[in-house]
Amino acid sequence: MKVIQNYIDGKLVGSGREFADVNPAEGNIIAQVTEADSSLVDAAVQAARKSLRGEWGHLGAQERAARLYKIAEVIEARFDTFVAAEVADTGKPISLASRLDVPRAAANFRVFADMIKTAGLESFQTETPDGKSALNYAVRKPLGVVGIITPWNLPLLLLTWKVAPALACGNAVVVKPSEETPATATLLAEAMQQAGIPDGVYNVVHGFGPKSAGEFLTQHPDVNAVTFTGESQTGAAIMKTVAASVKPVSFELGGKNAAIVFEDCDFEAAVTGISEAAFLNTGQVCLCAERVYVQRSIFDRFVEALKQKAESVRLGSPLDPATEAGPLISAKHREKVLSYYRLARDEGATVIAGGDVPRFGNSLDQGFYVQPTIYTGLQESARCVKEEIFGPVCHVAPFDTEEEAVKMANDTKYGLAASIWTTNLKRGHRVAQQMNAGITWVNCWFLRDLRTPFGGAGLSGIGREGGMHSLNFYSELNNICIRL
Ligand code: NAD
Ligand code: 6OD
Repeated sequence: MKVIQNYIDGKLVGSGREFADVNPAEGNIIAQVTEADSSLVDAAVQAARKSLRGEWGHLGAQERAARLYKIAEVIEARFDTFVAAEVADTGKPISLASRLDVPRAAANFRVFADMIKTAGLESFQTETPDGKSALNYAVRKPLGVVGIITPWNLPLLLLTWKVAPALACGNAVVVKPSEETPATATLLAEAMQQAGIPDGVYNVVHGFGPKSAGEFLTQHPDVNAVTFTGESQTGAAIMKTVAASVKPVSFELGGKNAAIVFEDCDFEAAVTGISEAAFLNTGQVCLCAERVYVQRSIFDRFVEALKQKAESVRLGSPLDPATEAGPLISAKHREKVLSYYRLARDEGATVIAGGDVPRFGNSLDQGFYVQPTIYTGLQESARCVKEEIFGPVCHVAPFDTEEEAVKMANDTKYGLAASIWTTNLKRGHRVAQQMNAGITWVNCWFLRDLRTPFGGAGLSGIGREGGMHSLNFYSELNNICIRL
């Protein structure tokens, strides 16, 4: 059986405790993972700290950028290995991992390498009371050791989204990937070695959250900052832990995202777009639209067209290039999603599509599949309309006026993403600017430019990453004031 190990100070490190890595498509164990106890987490943090005093701590931005480009090249050279590892861990279709997850991992390194090479800082000529002046300018320094904790839905994409800017800024990192998807974080360690990243700069500790590697990392006194992507409740728990040592945090958390479809939309494009927004990655993208508001004049036609889309999503083996949707991540997560499918019925929903578990008549029946599901008819106050489900499911509700649609879309404690579907340019701008969401797409969804601010309001997060926002989070900016 394959063993996935921790990676500390340039070496693979085992431990006395292991847990199983399960393939969600067939429910079988594909590897054992070594769980880091508090002493291994401490060793990883100390290795990271030590690396900052060595070669890495003395490299300039140009040289760090050169190594980041090299990491991107190694990921591309080992593309199939990364895809296979991600597919085995997550059960996502090979087509999706090949077009989204692995290319984005390489792009994350390239974008932040580009940015750190050209990033400028502000300076001010300051008038002083004696009629003379002073010059203020800022310098960028690394924060030190950054703790990075990531979820299972886009494991490599979301890990590298944080590792790349942290390294670009000269930090050393200790990453704790999700216990559900440990493989690509350890694989990335090999890429780091091949790219000439010194030992100790990138460390991986495996394990769970509370009383395990996740908590040991966030409470470690020598970790200078924590960046986390995951559930809002977990963010709250981490915030309590880090409060004691007053560390900077960046949190990218859950969502209950709305899509608004106006009667003047490009109908086919909107149906295709909403189908993607609801069902991509089996609905396990924080940006997915679980609430769809459709103008009443096109409501019935839209629901019928979306039903056709949901019923034509090709579920199957992740390894089949024709498969469009794989399983959910785990038996536990499937039970959560199915509990919402039951709740929706109890809350009075009309089931338009899906609502159940598919049957394959082969080994995939041991996997954690659910059908893409559409509901209508729920009250806006229903739990299924309020709570993040994180599965391939959306509720579609009608609206009459733009004001009503905006009000319904914003009636949430989350504030991550929204999408608006209209051919009226003025309306697109007007409505987008009223959305309480970190990102609003007009006539598209999950179209990313990595230089833009990314993050959420309310329960969806704290801070922004992306472009200069990432560079500023992962840096300590020191201002220098010189009397002239
Ligand atoms: P999760 O919060 O359960 O786990 C995320 C990570 O946190 C895992 O590595 C886990 O081991 C660790 N963890 C759990 N408890 C911890 C603790 N007390 N201390 C330290 N670490 C702890 O999230 P998940 O189920 O893996 O991912 C799904 C969630 O992530 C959804 O809510 C989704 O919306 C959210 N998400 C948000 C974004 C975003 O960019 N906003 C992106 C992807 C996923
Ligand atoms: O595209 C990104 O940069 C990003 N952080 C996506 C998050 C997706 C959530 O599942």
